[in-house]
Parts: sequence; C-alpha cells; structure tokens
Amino acid sequence: MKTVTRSTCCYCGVGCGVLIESEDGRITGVEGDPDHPANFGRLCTKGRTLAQTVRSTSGRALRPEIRTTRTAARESADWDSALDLVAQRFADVIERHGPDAVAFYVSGQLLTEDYYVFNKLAKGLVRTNNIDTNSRLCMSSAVTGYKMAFGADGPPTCYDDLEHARTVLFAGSNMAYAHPVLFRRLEEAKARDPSVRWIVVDPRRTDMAAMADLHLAIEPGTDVALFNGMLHHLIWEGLVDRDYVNAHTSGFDALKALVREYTPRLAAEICGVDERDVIRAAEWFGQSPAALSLYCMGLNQSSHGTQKNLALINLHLAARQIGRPGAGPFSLTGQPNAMGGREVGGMATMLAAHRDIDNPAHRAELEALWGVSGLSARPGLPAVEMFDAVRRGEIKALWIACTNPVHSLPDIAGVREALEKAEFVVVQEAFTQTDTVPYADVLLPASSWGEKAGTATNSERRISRVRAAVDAPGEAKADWWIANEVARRLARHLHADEDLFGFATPQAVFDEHRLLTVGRDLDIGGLSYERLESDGPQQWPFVAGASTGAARRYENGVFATGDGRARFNLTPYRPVAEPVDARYPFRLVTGRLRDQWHGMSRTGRVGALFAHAPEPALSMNRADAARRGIREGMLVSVASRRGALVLPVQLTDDVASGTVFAPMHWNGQFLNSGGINETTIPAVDPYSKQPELKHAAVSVQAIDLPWRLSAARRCDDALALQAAVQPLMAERRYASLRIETADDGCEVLVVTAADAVPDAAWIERLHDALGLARDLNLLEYRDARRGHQKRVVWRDALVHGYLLSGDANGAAGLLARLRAGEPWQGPRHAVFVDGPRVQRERIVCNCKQVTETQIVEAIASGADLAALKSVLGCGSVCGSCVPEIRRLYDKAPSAAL
Ligand SMILES: Nc1nc2c(c(=O)[nH]1)N[C@H]1C(S)=C(S)[C@@H](COP(=O)(O)OP(=O)(O)OC[C@H]3O[C@@H](n4cnc5c(=O)[nH]c(N)nc54)[C@H](O)[C@@H]3O)O[C@H]1N2
Ligand SMILES: Nc1nc2c(c(=O)[nH]1)N[C@H]1C(S)=C(S)[C@@H](COP(=O)(O)OP(=O)(O)OC[C@H]3O[C@@H](n4cnc5c(=O)[nH]c(N)nc54)[C@H](O)[C@@H]3O)O[C@H]1N2
Ligand code: SF4
Ligand SMILES: [Mo]
Repeated sequence: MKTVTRSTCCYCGVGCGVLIESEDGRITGVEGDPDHPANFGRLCTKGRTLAQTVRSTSGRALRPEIRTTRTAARESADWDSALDLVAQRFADVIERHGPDAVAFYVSGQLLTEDYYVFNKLAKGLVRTNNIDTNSRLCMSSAVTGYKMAFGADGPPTCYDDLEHARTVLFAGSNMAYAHPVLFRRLEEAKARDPSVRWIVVDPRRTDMAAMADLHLAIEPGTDVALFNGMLHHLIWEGLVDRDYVNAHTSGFDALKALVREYTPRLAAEICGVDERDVIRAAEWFGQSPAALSLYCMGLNQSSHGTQKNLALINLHLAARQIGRPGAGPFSLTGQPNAMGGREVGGMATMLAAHRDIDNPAHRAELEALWGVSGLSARPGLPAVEMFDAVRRGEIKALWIACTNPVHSLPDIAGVREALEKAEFVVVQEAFTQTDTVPYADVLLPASSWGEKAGTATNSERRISRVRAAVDAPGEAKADWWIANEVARRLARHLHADEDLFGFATPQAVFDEHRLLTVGRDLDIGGLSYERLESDGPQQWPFVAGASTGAARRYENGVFATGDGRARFNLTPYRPVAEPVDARYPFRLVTGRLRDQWHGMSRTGRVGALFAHAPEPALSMNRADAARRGIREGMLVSVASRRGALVLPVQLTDDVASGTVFAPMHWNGQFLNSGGINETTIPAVDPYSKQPELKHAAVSVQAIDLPWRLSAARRCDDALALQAAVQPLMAERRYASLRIETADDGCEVLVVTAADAVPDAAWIERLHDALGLARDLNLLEYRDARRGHQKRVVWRDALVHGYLLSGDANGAAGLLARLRAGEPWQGPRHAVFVDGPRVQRERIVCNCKQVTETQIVEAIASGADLAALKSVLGCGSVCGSCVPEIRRLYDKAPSAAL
C-alpha cells in the first residue's frame, strides 16, 4: 500500500518540508511539501534525490559491532552487550580519571530530541561540559556574534524578509549552492522588482557574484576591514540613525573612534578592491529602505569569525537596518538542526535553553529542573581543543555521533593521531563507509532520515516535525534511544537516578525540553507535538497561550541584554592566522559544491549527484597556472605545513591570482587521501573557538605521474563494489572513484588512478575487487614494450567493464559504451579503437539531465531562458541550475536572457 508521510529534508538549514512516499516498507519517492512555509513545495537537487539515497541497505550500519583489542576486527554484537560495554567503559574512565576524561562529539544533524538526551547525559549525569558538536566548525562565530551584540543567540529575521529586502548583502555565503530553495525566493523577488540590489562579498566569482549588482571580490579573510570601511563612510556621510543609536544601543562612540582610521581607501587597499565599490556598498546598504545581510561560512570559518559577524552587525545597528521587515543580519544555518542544538545547549560552552555555564543562577535553575546537583562550572572543550586533549591523553573515552571528524575537522592527521591514542572510541553512525568508522571500538548503528522521528529547527527559528516513513534497516536504532539506553546503564554505575532517563518516546523528550525553555528568550512553552501536528511548523519564541510564534525579534528596539540595549563591539581588523610566504604562496579557500553534502556518505550514493562535478578539483587562476606550467586536468600536489594531497586542476577566472579553491567533500572513501582537510589549519577564533577552515597557506606543484589507470564496471549495487575497491586506493599517489547511472538504470562504478610506475600486483587486486575476474568473457590486449594493458569484459553482448592501465586513452569511449548499455555489434577487438571519443559532458541541470553543451548550443541559436526551459527542460523543475545557466548567457556576448 502506498503511504505518504510528511517530514523534513535532512540536508541544509533551509528546512524544507518533504512528502515521503513509501510502499511495503520502502521509500519510493520524495516530493516537496506544498504546505511547508520554508519551501512551499520546492526542493533542490539534493532534496529531490533523497529517495535514491535509501534505495539499498549496502553501506548501512545494520548491527552493533564491538572489537575487543585495537588490532582486532570488529564483530557483530547484540544491543545489550554493546550498550553495557559503552556504559561500563565510560563509568570506568570516569571513576579512574574524573568526568572530564570523557567527551561527546555530536552533530547539528541530530534531531532536537537526540541532542537533548546527549546533552543531559553529559551535563546532567556525567557532569562534564565536554560535549561539543560539528556546529563548532559551522555556527559558533554566529552564536558569539549574536550574543555579544544582542545578548542572546538566534537570528532576528525570518524568510519573509527575503521578499521585503531592497538591498541584499551576501557576505561569505554561496546561497545558490548551499541554500538553493531560499535563493529561488530572492531570484523571484529581484525578477519582480529589478531595483532590488544585490551585493556579493566573496573572494570567488560564484554564480551569485556573477548575477550581483556589485561583487566585492575581497582578499580572503579581510571582511572586517571592508565592514569597518563601510561604517566609516556611513558615519562621516551622516548615514547613521542617531536617534536609534542613542535610544537602543551602547558603545557607539568607542567604535566611532576605532573606525576613524578605516577610511574606504584603507579598507579598499586591505581588501584588494576599488575604493568606489566600498563607498557604493556603504551607500546602497545605509540608504536602503530595507537592507538584509545573509551570511554563512565565509564569515564564520575564520580565526576572527566573531569579529566578522560583529563588524557586520555594527553596520546594521548604526544604519538601523534591523527590527523591521526586510532588514537585519541573517545568519544562515548550515545544518538542518544546528539551531536545535543551540536551543538544547548541546555545546561545550553553553547550557540548555540558552543558559550559560559560568552563571551560577543558570546552573541552579537547571539543577532544579533536572533534579540533579553539582553541574560542572568548568566550560567543556570545544571541538578542536577536544581532539587535542584526546591526543594528549587527557580525554580517554570519546563518543562520536552523527559526524565524521576524520574528514571534516581541520588537520586530519592530528585527528587520526587523537583517535589512535584514545582508550575507547564509540562511533554512532548510519553509514559504514566513512573515514571515522575504522576508529570505532564500538559501532552503534543509527536509524536515519525517513526512519526516525523528532523535531528540527531551521534557519528562521522554525520548528518542524521529522517523521518516520519506514522502519530502520537491520537493528539500527534512533539516536535519542541509544543515548538514553546508555545513560540508564551509566546511571546505575554512577549511583545516580536512572529515572533521569525515563524517556519512552521522542515526544517525552520534547516535552521536557519545552519546560526548560519557559521564561527564556526562546520560550516554546506554547508548543507541543499536538500543536505542530494541527498547526504545522512554528517559529520560536512561542509562549504559552500564543497563537503563533514570533516572525521577527527586537522590533521594539529592546534587546536581550541586561539593560535592553544592543552593543556595538570594537572590531579591529586582523589578518588570517597563517600568512602566505615563498614556500606556501597560495591562499586555500574551501567550500561546497551544489550537489554534494559534506563527506558524501549520503549524496555519494547517487550517481546523478556526481554528474555536476565528477572529480574533485582544485580551482586555480589561469595566469598562476600558466606561470607554473600547469594545464587543465593535470595532477598537482597541494601541500601545507600540516599535510598534502593530490588533486586534478581546473583552470578558472573565478578565483583571483594567489587564491586556489577546493571543495570540502571528497575524502578517503572516494579519494586516495583524506581530502582537503589534510592541509587545513586548526587555528581558532579566540571567542567562538571556530577553526579557520577556509584560509590555510598552501603550495601547488605539478607532479609527474605518467602511469594512468581507468577502470569501470556495470553493476546492480555500486555501493557494495565501492566497499571492495576503496581499501586499495590509498596505495596509489592518486586515485578517485565515483558512481554513475547508466542509461538503462544500471549503476557504474568508475575508478581512476595515477602513479609514477605501474604496480602489476595492485592492478590484479583491483581487477578482482571490481569483480572483473568473475566476468569470464574477457578480451585482453597487452603492449609489453610500453607496459600498457587494456581489458574489456563482456556480459552477453554488452560491454560490461574495462580496465586500462598505462595510459587511459580510450576510457571515455568505453565508459560511454558501459553507460549506453547497448549490445556491441562489431568485431570485439574493435571495441578499443571504435569508441565514441567524447568525454561525458558535465550535466548542468540535474532534474532533466541537460548538459552544458546542449545549453550553450541553444543559447547560440538565440533561445532565451523561457525557450530554454520549454525546449530542453533545464531549470524548469527545481531551478538549482538557473544561476549557472544565467552565467552561460553572460559568456555568450550576443545572447539575451
Ligand atoms: N550543496 C550543499 N549545501 C550545503 C552544504 C553542503 O555540504 N552542500 N552544507 C550545509 C552547511 S553545514 C553549511 S555550514 C552551509 C555553508 O554554506 P556557505 O557558507 O554558503 O558555503 P561555503 O561554500 O562553505 O562558503 C561560502 C563562500 O564563502 C566564501 N569565502 C571564503 N573565504 C571568505 C572570506 O574570507 N570572506 C568572504 N566574504 N567569503 C569567503 C567562499 O568562496 C564561498 O563561496 O551550507 C549548507 N548547505
Ligand atoms: N575544509 C573544510 N572543512 C569543513 C567545512 C568547510 O567549509 N571546509 N565545513 C565545516 C562545516 S560548516 C560542517 S557543518 C562540517 C560537517 O562535517 P560532518 O559533520 O563530518 O559532515 P557529514 O558528512 O554530514 O557527517 C555526518 C555523519 O553522520 C552520519 N549520519 C547521517 N544521518 C545520521 C543519523 O541519523 N544518525 C547518525 N548517528 N549518523 C548519521 C553520516 O553518514 C555522516 O557520516 O564540516 C566542516 N568542515
Ligand atoms: S534547500 Fe535543498 S538541501 Fe536544503 S532543505 Fe531544501 S531541499 Fe533540502
Ligand atoms: Mo556547517
């Protein structure tokens, strides 16, 4: 029977509502929920392909696993043994070394209920504040910024402001890729009213920057100088709202004295932009009837991310661009429930419901609410310091849930060392193919999207229900349940009250969480599962008796500080943590691609999501590359003081000379190295402790790896094949793999590799791992003199797989045959010579699988955007590709949209 379940997308902080279709316990499709106020039925490429990510249980964690010694393999265990073991080992460490010798590293992708139980377990039961989350890598500078300026965390704005804004300042946000469904709303607002102005502050010329009225391509890390320069102009041109500043803020005069020296000229010099553009940005922002800033990791992931946030908020306060429709500083949250994590206080530096660790009254309130005593007054260790403490042996037992630190933390060599050093590591995961899972002494299988229930809070403070459409596979369990079960056992060891963890359902957890918020700025005393059921998703604050939540905050100019005034903060400009020098002359910027999500444990399961960017690539300015003899597609070594990796180069004009860009997504499951965080720097912001993931200094050198390999095989289950091939990749200087979907729906696993010389034994192992050995119908061609080999495998009349070693010429043609899945008519030996020579083209439109060439040709033939949509279909479904299509118009000089 077909059922439809209303739930929420598990990817980004937009928090789109989804309708999950299922049949016989399997998810068969996903559509946007037309009634959800975040997306009104829309989904982006990632949301639309969610059903494909759960098509198979290959690569899912299905049973608890335990290993008895570090060198032993993990073996399946029953839940009781696994839970007992985790409780006993944690109790043992706490007894021997105290509560701060254990730590929890959790995730903004947990649901609020999961998060709540983990936080209560750490802070209420173990009495350590050593619980931090990947949100430290993501939102913590935004949190400290909001708290220092307004006295409380959380954005003052809402999604409707996207439609009311007349000037939109995108600062370090690539919304077209990272928050696509919200970006659609901005595109529409601008189409309705072209006088709406867009300013993009980003060192890279992103698709959005190309569409903007003004692109400030600043030197990475110089935002504070830019914002100070803009404020200088506002002050000296009389664009400050003096009445507002006098009535509702404090600290203005000291800030004025500081920004006196930041003339637009100085700011322009520091940022490497035109002085007139700094002035223009200031005027568009200051004079606008409503200026909205949208900011994300370009501000937060910095060794002075808090200052970047504050300098931007200073501008909003000075020009009174806050507290009314269309105006305000809007921090876009990255993860689906980064906000929920903040609400339950699930970080090392905060307590539940926006309470503070160092505030004795707050601790006392919480002790009373939980019925415990002795909450720790010692702040816990934030992510980077937590792993340092593990490495130093101070933290002995670590429990990681719903995050993959061996991929996502900076300087992963240090993270690996820490996990090797730890006495006991628990990994709670939904998927087994991640770079952190191998370090688990205990693997706890988690149920995941489509299988679990609870709530999540999106970027505009809106709480949505997440619902289960199907049962979890194998023995996987909900995250809150796992934490709760260990907590009950641990309570017995620690002679604490087991009833602290008497939760039987996520609803029971939510009800307790709600109680803790009453009287706080995020009061949700009026919300319940029933309310969310009958009235749909709601924004906080939502006090008891209210009929709706609050769309905007601080509309009356009263802030959450003691005296009700917002604070101007002093924001002197400081350079990035690691200067470039002769050895490491490039500034490495990292970030996201449109169709991949973080470590790809979910998006990397879908062939269609590789089509937009099939290989990891280092984007490099053409002139920089030419000076070093580097050409398109060449392999280069990217190295920093911490580590190195090999990547293919993509030449571009979108990054300035001296800057290179790498996507954050690839890791040891898809690459022979751990990915770009082999090189990044663990320097952190002094206030927020957020690491500077975006600005390491690196060198880029061409390397000569003349031996090339390309191999691929059609299969029913590319995920199983990936598991067999992945362990081999680390042995090569370069290797990458990806999944493609053939025209007949069959999957194809594609492997490429390069090295100085061939390794005959490795080639045979790869041949076996790919399962080519089982396909008996093999045609082999060897060129002994040149050491080249070509193998093609048939199944019936179909070209089923190939392996080319030596040079990979001809791979494109063979791959095209694999994809086409058509019977081979000619003589077999002709398969090597007769292949179509075309490379598969980049797919720009994921929904309709439209290639770049198709679009360029249609543009050249005079089609406008509407014609393009109706003839090719591109851009007509989810719209994620429209910004890129617009750029293709820009590149065709005579064409018109
Ligand atoms: N497709 C996709 N979407 C996602 C995610 C994903 O993995 N994939 N992840 C989600 C998560 S958790 C997050 S946090 C968000 C992140 O969303 P974004 O922050 O928008 O994405 P990023 O690509 O990390 O970085 C944004 C931009 O910051 C720019 N930048 C780098 N350095 C600087 C600087 O010094 N100043 C300024 N002004 N800009 C700079 C980069 O060039 C980049 O274009 O995306 C969310 N959405
Ligand atoms: N260089 C560089 N590094 C970065 C960034 C960058 O811009 N540049 N961005 C940083 C940012 S903003 C972020 S948010 C982090 C993200 O970094 P991570 O948190 O490491 O990213 P994910 O790959 O999303 O990890 C989530 C893990 O949880 C698993 N999982 C999925 N669903 C469930 C579930 O329901 N339960 C459990 N228990 N597990 C589940 C997934 O398989 C996955 O392995 O990366 C950071 N690292
Ligand atoms: S914008 Fe895309 S990834 Fe983000 S919540 Fe919506 S559908 Fe999911
Ligand atoms: Mo993030």
